[in-house]
Amino acid sequence: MDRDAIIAASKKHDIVPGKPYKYGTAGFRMNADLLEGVTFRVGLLSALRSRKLGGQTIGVMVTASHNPAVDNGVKIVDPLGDMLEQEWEVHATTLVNASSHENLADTFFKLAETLKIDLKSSGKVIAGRDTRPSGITLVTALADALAATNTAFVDFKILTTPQLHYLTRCINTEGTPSSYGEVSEVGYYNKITEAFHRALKGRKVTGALNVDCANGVGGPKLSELLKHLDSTKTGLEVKVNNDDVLRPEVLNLDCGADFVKTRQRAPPNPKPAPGDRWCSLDGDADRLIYYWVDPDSGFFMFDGDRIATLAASFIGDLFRAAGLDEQLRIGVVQTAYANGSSTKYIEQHLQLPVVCTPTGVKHLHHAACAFDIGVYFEANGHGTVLFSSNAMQTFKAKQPQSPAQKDALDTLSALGDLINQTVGDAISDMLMVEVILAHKGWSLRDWAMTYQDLPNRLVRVEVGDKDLFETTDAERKLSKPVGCQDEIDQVVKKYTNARSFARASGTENACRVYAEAATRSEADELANKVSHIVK
Ligand code: NG1
Ligand code: ZN
Repeated sequence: MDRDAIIAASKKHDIVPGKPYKYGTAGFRMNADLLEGVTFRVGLLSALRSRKLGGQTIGVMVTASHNPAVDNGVKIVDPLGDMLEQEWEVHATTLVNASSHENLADTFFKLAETLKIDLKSSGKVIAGRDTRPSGITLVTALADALAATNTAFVDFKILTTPQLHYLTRCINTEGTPSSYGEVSEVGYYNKITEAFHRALKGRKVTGALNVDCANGVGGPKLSELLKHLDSTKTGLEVKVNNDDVLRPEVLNLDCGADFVKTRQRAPPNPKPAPGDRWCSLDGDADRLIYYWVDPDSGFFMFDGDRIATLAASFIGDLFRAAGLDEQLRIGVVQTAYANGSSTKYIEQHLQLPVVCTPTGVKHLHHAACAFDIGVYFEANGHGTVLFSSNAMQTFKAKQPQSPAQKDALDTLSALGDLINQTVGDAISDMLMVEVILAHKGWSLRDWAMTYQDLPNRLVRVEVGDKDLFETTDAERKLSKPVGCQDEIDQVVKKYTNARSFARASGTENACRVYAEAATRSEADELANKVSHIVK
C-alpha cells in the first residue's frame, strides 16, 4: 500500500480541525459540513477492518437517521450485519483524530502493524446512504479512501440502513449453508414479502394502514416493496405518506417516528382521522412507532415497548402451541427507557425473562443473542427479534404431532425469515406487527388494552460538561457526580410507582432525564426536579 497515495487522497478531503470526533452509538454523527474528512478516514478504517477479517466485506452506512436534514453520519457494519466491534470504535476515533495528512498515514500503518494486518491481502467494502444530498460528497470521500488503499468498493447508493445491513450479511454468507439471501435490493424485497405471505398462512390483514415515512428513504423503498405484495391475498392496503425525498429540508420535519415518540402526538400532516391505523418510520427506516386516534379517548401510541410485548406474547403462544416451551428460551431485552408497565407485563403476565442493557442497539443486540429467541426493542421503536440458528433448525426438524403444531412451527419459521436478523428494520417490523395482529384477530384497540403505560417524561438537559456524568447498573444509576444519585433517590421516594434516572446522551452534547410515575402531573414534576438536580 502506498503512503503517498493515501496522503494525496486525504488532501482532497480535509478534516475540520479542533472538533471532538468520537465514534459513538451512531458512529460519527454531526453537521454534514464536518464529515467529509471523517468519512475519508472511516474508509481507511474499513479497509483495515476488512483485511483483519480475512477479506470479508465491511459495510459503511451514511445517514443521520432522525436528525435534521443538515446533519449526516457515518457508521461501520461488520460482516454479519451487526455493528462494528467495540474495540474498533477506539481505532476509528484514533484514526479520525489524526492531526495531519502525514500523521493520518502514519497512524494507518501503525494500526495495521499493531493489529497484525496483512496490507497485501485483499479487502472489500460496500456503502449505502440515505436521501440527504450531502451523502453524495461523503460517499465520494469514502470511495477515494478505498481506491487509495486498493480496496474493492461497491456503492449501493440510496438504501435504508437495514437494507445495507442485510446486503452486508448476504455478501459474506453467499454460497454457504447460512446464506442470508440474494445480494441485491430486489433480493431483500423478495425475501421479506415471500416470508410475509407465508407467515400469514392464509389470514388477512384487516383495515388500511397509513405509513408516515418521515420524508426519508423509507418512502421510496416501502413503495418498492409494496410492488412485491399481493394485497388481494394479504388484505394489506398500505397508504404511503410523507414520502417527499426531493425537498431535503422536509426530512424528519414535523413527522417521523422520532417526532411521534418524543412529542407523544401524531404528525400534524396529514392529520390522522379517528379510527385510522397509522405508523411512522424514521429518516433511515430503522425505527417504527404505531398509533391511532381512538374515537373516544384520542391519540394512542404503540412504541418499541408495545411492539416488543406484542412480539414476545405471540412467539410465546407459538412456542406453547408447537410444544417448544420447555426446549427453547425466549427473552426480552430492554433499556432503562422502557416503560415500567411493559417490564411488569412481560415478567408477570407473559412470564418471560427481561434483561436491561445500556442504551444503544449494539448492547441490546448482544444481550438478545443469549436466548434462542431474543426480542429487543428500544422504547423509541428501534429493535428486532433474533432467532438463533438452533431455533431455526428446530422449527424445521421437529416432527409435528398435530396440524396445530405444524401451523405453529411453520409460522415460527416464516417469522424468522420475515424479521431482519441483522438490525432493527422498520419495514420488516411493520410487516411482523401486521402478521401478529392478523393471527390474533386484534384491532389496535385490542393491542392497546394489554397494559397501561405509566405516564412518563423525557427531558433533554443542557449541561456544562456531559462527560462528568457516569452511570452504573445499565445506566439506571449515576455513579458520578458523587452525591447526585442520592439526591435523585430522595426525590423519587416522594412519588407513587415512580422511577427516574439521568445519563449523558451518547449522540448529543446533553444529558437526558427520564421520569415515570402514577400520574401525568407526578411524572412531569419528577422530571423537572431531577433536571434541576442534574443542571
Ligand atoms: P442517546 O442520545 O445516547 O440517548 C439516542 C436514543 C437511543 C439510540 C441512539 C442512537 C433515546 C432516549 N436515546 O441515544 O435510544 O437510538 O440515539 O440513535 O431515545
Ligand atoms: Zn434511524
